[in-house]
Amino acid sequence: MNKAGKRTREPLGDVLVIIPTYNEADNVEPIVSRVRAAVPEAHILIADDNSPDGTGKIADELAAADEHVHVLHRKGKEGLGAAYLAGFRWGTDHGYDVLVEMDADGSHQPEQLPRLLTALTGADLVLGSRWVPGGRVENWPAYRKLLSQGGSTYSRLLLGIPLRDVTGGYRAFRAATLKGLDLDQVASQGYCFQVDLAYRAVQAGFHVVEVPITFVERERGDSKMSRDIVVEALWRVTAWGATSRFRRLTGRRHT
Ligand SMILES: Nc1nc2c(ncn2[C@@H]2O[C@H](COP(=O)(O)OP(=O)(O)OP(=O)(O)O)[C@@H](O)[C@H]2O)c(=O)[nH]1
Ligand SMILES: [Mg+2]
Repeated sequence: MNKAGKRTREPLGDVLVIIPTYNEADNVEPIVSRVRAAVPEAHILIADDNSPDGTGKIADELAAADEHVHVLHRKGKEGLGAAYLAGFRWGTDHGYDVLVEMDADGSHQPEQLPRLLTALTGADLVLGSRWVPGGRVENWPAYRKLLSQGGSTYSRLLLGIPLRDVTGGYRAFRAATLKGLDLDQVASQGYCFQVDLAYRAVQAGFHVVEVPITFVERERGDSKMSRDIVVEALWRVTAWGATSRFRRLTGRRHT
């Protein structure tokens, strides 16, 4: 039993890989076939925000041809966090035991998913990590490395969480872990969504493990990274850090 009273090392059960998409028409078929080849027993949910480039229609065709593939059509672009929350809800409502986060653009290599799932047999949450020994990034300019490592270091120090890669989005959750994170209260988007979930998991006492991954920069399609996403992460993490320090000083417990 861990601190949250949740039992770890239970068999994994049914796996759902959630892939959020916005204008990923060139990437959706390749990523789905790579996941199918890498972990044939897993199911896939494409959570598409009504992409103008027709990604949702391609996803429908993939789903029609393969009963392991499902599509969640959302009405419009609401950000990565909202798409994942809807995907988690769909997955837990349909009885999946493990929910995986994976980008559509190939940055998160499906061939490394077995590594995450193996680690999850002894954990509540597994983070694919670029910044632990053995982890790395291919084809990133120096400023992106600096931004990512700097963001993780800042979050680690300010929030006091012992994790090296808190903004990464290649993760495997047990359904029981997600149910313990009070997801209705999550408002963050972008990178901050990932920090938020990791912080909640550590605070709730879940056993969080990092495994090294090789992150590959996207080759096709446009990035949705923006300055707003970075700014959101910076202000929210700073506010959480300040709140937690204030609570510690005044002797109040975390809520
Ligand atoms: N459904 C949905 N998916 C999104 C949204 N924004 C981003 N995504 C998807 O989330 C994943 C990550 O977005 P990226 O654009 O690759 O962000 P990034 O990895 O920080 O940026 P790059 O390094 O430039 O690729 C991709 O699969 C996107 O299609 C959104 O608003 N809605
Ligand atoms: Mg990307």
